[in-house]
Amino acid sequence: MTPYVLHGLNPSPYSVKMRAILRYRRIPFVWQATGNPREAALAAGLPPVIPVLVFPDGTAMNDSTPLAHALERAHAGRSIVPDDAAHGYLSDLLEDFGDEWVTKMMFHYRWYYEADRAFAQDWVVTSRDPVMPEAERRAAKQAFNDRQVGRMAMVGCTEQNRPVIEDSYRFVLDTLDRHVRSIPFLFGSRPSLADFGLFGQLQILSVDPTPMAEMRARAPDVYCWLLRLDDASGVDGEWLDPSRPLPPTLTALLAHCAETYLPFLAANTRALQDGAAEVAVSIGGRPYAQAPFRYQAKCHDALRKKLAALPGEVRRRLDPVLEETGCIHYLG
Ligand SMILES: N[C@@H](CCC(=O)N[C@@H](CS)C(=O)NCC(=O)O)C(=O)O
Repeated sequence: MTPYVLHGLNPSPYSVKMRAILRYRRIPFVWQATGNPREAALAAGLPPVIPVLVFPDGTAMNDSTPLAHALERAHAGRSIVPDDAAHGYLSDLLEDFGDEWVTKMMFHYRWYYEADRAFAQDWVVTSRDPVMPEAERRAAKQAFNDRQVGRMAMVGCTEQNRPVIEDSYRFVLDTLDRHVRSIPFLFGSRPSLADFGLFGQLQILSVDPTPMAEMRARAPDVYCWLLRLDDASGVDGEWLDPSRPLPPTLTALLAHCAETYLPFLAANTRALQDGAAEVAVSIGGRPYAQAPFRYQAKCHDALRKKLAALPGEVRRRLDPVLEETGCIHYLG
């Protein structure tokens, strides 16, 4: 059988997220991680973002969330969508929190502190081409640094937002650390889409020097969870029992989502509807501001539509959780 080909890079959070999903699901693939993987997207007429997954029939796709769902349709067994639809929705919500909010932490730490910026330049440039003439390598590092630092404000990584982003990183570390000390993954002893969404960003944060030091000191079990999840092809577990209350660490993560990511998401949607130049919102009593982001309005819309489409029996079990954690205000 022709294997899948995953075009990505080791320093790319969404690339390592997809790689971990393919490994856990035991779907044979080739990890194509040198050169410029963006060319695979352009060649297929896709938006120039990585990773790109080429299916055995030659079809190429990018965007990790629809990709994960396409793999669910294509392959039975070892699903990463919890069997219970209420847990499935919460897994989608936490995956989105990882992809769209924790990514701000990833981008902030990578490009804010000197040591991280220096390391990221080497890591990205050598991932593309490990052996380069010195002058070319220096120029490539500088060009990549300037491009990414130039994008920081666009994704909300500003001095004003720094306390919100760094505090949120610490909260996620502390809460997830407590969680994985009693339950191996977010929704049981097998990983869900939520685990992989958080994994993508936190795996990068576990390598870049400043957030790595913080993670190892503060949340060693999160660091070990990341190592386990990177290749979980040997894990055979069970979902949490949906008739039991959710673990308090999971409700704490959802409540944090309702205090940080979701108010931002709702304000972003409003700003785009109003044609405003800025999203301005108070998060944990602190001001947070950035330019509106169209892709995240799509994420918000998708979460709201998914919730609205759930049958009454599922809503009766799910709504109390969304109410208790405060998420419902932004999703109804
Ligand atoms: N929503 C996409 C995001 C993918 C993404 O943003 N990838 C980054 C690299 S990790 C990228 O290609 N950015 C465009 C660029 O750097 O030009 C996904 O889940 O795959």
